[in-house]
Amino acid sequence: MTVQPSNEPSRGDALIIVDVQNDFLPGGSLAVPDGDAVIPPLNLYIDTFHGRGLPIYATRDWHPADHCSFREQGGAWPPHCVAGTEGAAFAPGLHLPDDAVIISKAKLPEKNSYSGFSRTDLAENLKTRTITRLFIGGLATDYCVLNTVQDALTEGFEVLLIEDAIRAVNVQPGDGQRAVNEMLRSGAQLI
Ligand code: VGL
Ligand code: ZN
Repeated sequence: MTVQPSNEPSRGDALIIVDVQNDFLPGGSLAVPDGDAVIPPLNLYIDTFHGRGLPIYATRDWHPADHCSFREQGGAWPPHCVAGTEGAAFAPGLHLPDDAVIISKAKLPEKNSYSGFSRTDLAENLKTRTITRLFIGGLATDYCVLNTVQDALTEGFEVLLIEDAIRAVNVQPGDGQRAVNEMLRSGAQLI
């Protein structure tokens, strides 16, 4: 009998792809340095999960044009991921299957939500499908990945953070590393 490596995707696992959208990629309005590097490893995970009939979720930042996180509204960011625009579309190189569950977030003008669990039905959807463990990758390590992972842990999910499938904005140098440390302290595992 062979022992399965514990990070082998199997029943009860889901893949969560965070905000791999054009505006967060090189050339986008809020480009994450080297952001497109997450796409090849995520595609490998997509193939594995899809091939095994395991669920795949993709979150997306889906802002109104006057979102409070935009500089014109006094927020920290240039306008990005405005719902329905090309910038908000998933990266064309990301091979999302047709049955991936899409979770749109941060849709209210006055609410800034970085987490895929914030004001969405993600937790309920996962629990209905008896998912207990999440493989998480995407953009950006220090914002939406961090907040999604923290909420996932608070909701009681096990979290495996896919190290080569995350990239940070790094507004301050080291933000990405600090975010990873924080996620590990909270109970996430790196794979
Ligand atoms: C994000 C900044 C602003 C993210 C979203 O997806 O990490 N970062 N909005
Ligand atoms: Zn945003």
